[in-house]
Amino acid sequence: MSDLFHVSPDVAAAIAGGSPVVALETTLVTHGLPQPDGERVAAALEAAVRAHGATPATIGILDGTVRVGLTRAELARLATASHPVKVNLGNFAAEVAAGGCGSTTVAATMFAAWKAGIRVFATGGIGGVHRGVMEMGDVSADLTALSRYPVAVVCAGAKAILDLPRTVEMLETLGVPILGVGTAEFPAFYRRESGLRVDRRCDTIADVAHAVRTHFDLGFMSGVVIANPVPETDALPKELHDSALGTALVEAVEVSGRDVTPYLLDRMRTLTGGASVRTNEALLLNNARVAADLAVELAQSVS
Ligand code: PSU
Ligand code: MN
Repeated sequence: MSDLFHVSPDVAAAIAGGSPVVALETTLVTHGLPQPDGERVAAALEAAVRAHGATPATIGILDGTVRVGLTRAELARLATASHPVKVNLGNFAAEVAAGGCGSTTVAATMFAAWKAGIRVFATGGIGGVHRGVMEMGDVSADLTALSRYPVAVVCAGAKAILDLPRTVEMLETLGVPILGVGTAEFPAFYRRESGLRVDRRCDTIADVAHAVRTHFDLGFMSGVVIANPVPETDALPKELHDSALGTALVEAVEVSGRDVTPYLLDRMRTLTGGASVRTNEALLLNNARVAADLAVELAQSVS
């Protein structure tokens, strides 16, 4: 890899040795969760990945270098930076060229993970097609990255702040399989149900690993969505979720572009009295554990 990338020694050793590695993103740290929750949760995700037998590789951009495997101090720098840039595919090279610092979205993290040779990635929820897409044309670059980089992304589906039916349709158009972990329904991030189908329900991690491996073995170059619903006990109650979401969406006409997702997440936090952040943290940890189990299973089935 070029010296634009810096892979930490432990992550490099794990990749070289064929040991399980799980990529983690940093936009949820800088833009998705309030401080100091972001930094604390990022550390907890790394611990969860380790506890399940894999090496975490938290990804971000520092001083114009793509860091695959941020140290605790580097993570703290990013988390406490005054205006960290939210980096997706379009502004990635410009940010590196400028020698800047930025947190990586699902899209940018998938790209960096793929470059480093990491095949499994855990996040909260993927971006997708925004509501009102006909007026604004706002479709997350996460979908572009999913169509382009062969990485399995463990997520709790996509947030209901998005247009979920159009998001699922777009994944199909782009040729990105959706595997449901113990569910036939595409999860809606804060809640388990959306009324939308997944491509295949998998009831064991071995099942998920087999489907992921087959996708890659067939030669597909796209990613795979591993849709892992939030545990029932951590989901937002329906009434609270729906009323907060209704208000947040009305207010969101105020913002556009890269600000939309962070704005909606923050309004959900306030409107639910902080409950959405607890749900977010719970589903992130749940995804980190499943991603580690998947990485372990994939590493074993290679040899
Ligand atoms: N989902 C969350 N929290 C987040 C994000 C998604 O629960 O912070 C972040 C992810 O990094 C995702 C990005 O890639 O938001 C999507 O932003 P946009 O819709 O602007 O592409
Ligand atoms: Mn967008």
